[in-house]
Amino acid sequence: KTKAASAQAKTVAAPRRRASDDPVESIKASILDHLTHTFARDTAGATPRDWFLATAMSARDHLTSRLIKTQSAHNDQNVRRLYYLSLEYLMGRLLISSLQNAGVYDHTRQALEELGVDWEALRASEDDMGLGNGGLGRLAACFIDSLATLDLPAIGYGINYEFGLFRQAFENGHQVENPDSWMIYGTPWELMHPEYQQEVQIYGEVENVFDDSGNYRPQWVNTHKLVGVPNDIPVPGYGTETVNILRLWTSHATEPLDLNAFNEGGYVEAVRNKATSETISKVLYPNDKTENGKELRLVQQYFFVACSLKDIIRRHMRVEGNGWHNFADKVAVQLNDTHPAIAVAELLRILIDEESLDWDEAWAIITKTFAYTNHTLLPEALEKWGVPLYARVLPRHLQLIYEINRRHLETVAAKWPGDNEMLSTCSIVEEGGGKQLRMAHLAVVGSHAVNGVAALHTELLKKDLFPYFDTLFPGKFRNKTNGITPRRWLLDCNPALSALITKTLGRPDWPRNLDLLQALGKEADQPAFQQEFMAIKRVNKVALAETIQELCGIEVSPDALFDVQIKRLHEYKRQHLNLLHIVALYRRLLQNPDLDMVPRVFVFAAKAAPGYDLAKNIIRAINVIGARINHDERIQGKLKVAFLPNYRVTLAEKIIPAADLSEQISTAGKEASGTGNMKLALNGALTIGTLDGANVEIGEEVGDDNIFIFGMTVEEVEAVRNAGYRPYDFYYADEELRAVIDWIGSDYFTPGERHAFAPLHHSLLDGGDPYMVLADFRSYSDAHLAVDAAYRDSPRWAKMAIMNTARVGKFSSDRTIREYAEDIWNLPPVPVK
Ligand code: AZC
Repeated sequence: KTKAASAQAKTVAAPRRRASDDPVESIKASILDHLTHTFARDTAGATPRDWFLATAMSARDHLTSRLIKTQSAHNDQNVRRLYYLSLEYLMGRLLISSLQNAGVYDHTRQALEELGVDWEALRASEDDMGLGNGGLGRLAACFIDSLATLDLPAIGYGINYEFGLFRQAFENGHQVENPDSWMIYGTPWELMHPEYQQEVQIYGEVENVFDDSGNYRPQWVNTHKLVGVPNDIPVPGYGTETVNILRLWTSHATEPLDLNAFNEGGYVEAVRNKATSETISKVLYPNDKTENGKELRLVQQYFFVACSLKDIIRRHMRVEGNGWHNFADKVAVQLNDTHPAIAVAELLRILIDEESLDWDEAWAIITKTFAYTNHTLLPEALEKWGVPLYARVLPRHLQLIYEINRRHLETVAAKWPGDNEMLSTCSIVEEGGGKQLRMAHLAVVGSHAVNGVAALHTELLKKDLFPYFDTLFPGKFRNKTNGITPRRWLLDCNPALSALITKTLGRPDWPRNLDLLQALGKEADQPAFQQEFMAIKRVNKVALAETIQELCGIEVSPDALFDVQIKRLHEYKRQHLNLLHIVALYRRLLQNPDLDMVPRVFVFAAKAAPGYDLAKNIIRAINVIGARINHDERIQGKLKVAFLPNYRVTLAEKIIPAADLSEQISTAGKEASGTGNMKLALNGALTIGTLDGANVEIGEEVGDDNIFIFGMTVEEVEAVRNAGYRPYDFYYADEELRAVIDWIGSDYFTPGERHAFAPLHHSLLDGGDPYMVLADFRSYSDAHLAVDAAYRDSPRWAKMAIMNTARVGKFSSDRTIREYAEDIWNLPPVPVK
């Protein structure tokens, strides 16, 4: 008989909570109290989800008092604050990180155990908060964790999407998408604050009217009104009292029901306006690099920016009265990519149209307030908006952007007199083929600092993307290499390794000071430590093997090398290069079944944008070819391919601690930074990668001996492209490569279904192989031979793995945020007592 069953016999309704000196007892009481009084359940009938909710509420109780304390400390001292504007926050589950950061994780685990509650079932019933696509959204989530941990006064602003990134399933190898109704039954973490709702306007037109003082001025009229209601998520720091907030806006109509329309036209008419308004925060757009031209996307951007700016101004004026003179002293706004770049024009509109500041005054405030982060060089990701669309949705902003541009081009003309080409290159408005607004140019012009996300990326940003802007605004461009929070990405997701680290270092504070891991380097040669380290890796691999069995029905051996590529599916990330190598290995094994190779399990997880056909074709190819390989007894289980469905934060937390090898194989110059590379290295996976993004800096930290670098450099890619890249040259020169490509192009893997992988096949050859997969294939294959040799030498591999964990302290997002705070935001910490 379980403890829960016996508890249930006694406990029908918990008494109201009593204070207890014993922390475990008081948490137990708190959980039971919420179970009974918040959710009206008794212990007998409670489902795992009820237990999750009660535990989450109990965790929240620890956070809310700290949240109130933090906010009043910030308000009382009227501190300078950072406002992070991001259309995406890829948070994942919040239970463990909330408990850890509240400092009650162990006690809560014990309390639940004593209550006889199944912890795994409990935590599995929390849906991921998947309000982001990939790296950009996950970075925002790591950043708000670090901001709170470093006691920095900060508020994150975004949209409370009712549907996050789609849920992915596979049917016959094809990706199918289902809606992610993560909050359909509510979420315990959000606190709704109707008292801080904001009304904003959109659409309409601009009229010129005489104002009270007889001046002729433009006025934005006949607008459509919207209401944004904030939902706050507490963001606790680790090992500190600070609890910041993430404020996510939900869109509402000003009038929920139009009774006149109801009387005349019926129900549908009566709620039409409500439905349209609520559509704005309905769903996250599922592309991670493109979202151009869609009206609803523009409306989303403006809606959350306008609500957030009003909220920021409200907070400032509450203390300062009419305090524009020191607004920029108290307010720093970071634009996460160009998605919130309309903020530049919106603040200008407020200052000029509503507050009657003159242009120069207004512009000075703006450029002191904003800073902008660029996350990619891919041209298709650079946001552009058609002028006609803008004229319809944001007519007044369009006028203001034109005026910003006119003044900006004066500066350009002064710098390069008579150079018309320079004017059109630098312009915010792109002419020809339908006028478009270049949001990146607006963001650069309107900000005092612009940063890239890894050293190489920032160099390319200055050189290729904004060459003239770097000359025009010397010193504006700087680098802030990305980081990851070591709380979620080591402490929470890899408890066994964390315990070993704490024991070895003799101190538990490394999650706040990741450079302490350096000291593990001293143990890297010690056989006993190597064994402990690798034993933990093996346990994590056994757990992942079970997940693979469960999700894919594939049996894999934990003794094989786990070779992992987990990230969005995109051509530039080159999952197809990985696939070509797998097929080459398969072919080698068929030619020589006794081939002496380390058995490998290739683990993939990736979502493709629903409209990205080639990416979906690559998913299908990996699934279908993988299935064939998995079932081929001739190769004696030496190769397995597992494509885990529905990649998300929670799945990453399972895969990363179990990885031996981390695939970071983008075409050089294309991956701005990468952050999965950091998470995997921190958990003792070795990187096989190109000299791209943050791989370069990871290599510098771990040393050449502890990483497998292959492929062309940025300069070589450029040289080959300039010389006229011809994939067929590589195809004909390399017999194995040719055979592999032909094989994929045949119907061998899809009997009866010809041309199944024609899109992939075409892109590699006649399509011109835009990401130079063929050019890097041989070097990649050779690097894998080096991996194989290293893995056979277990002590050597163990040492390399330990060195990775020991030497990647630089990639803590605490370091990144400290750099932003000092160099861009000028933001001092505010400890909360
Ligand atoms: C990503 C980059 O592709 C990735 O390299 C980087 O690590 C991450 O941002 C965080 O900086 N970019 C995006 O997800 N999206 C866009 C629009 O760039």
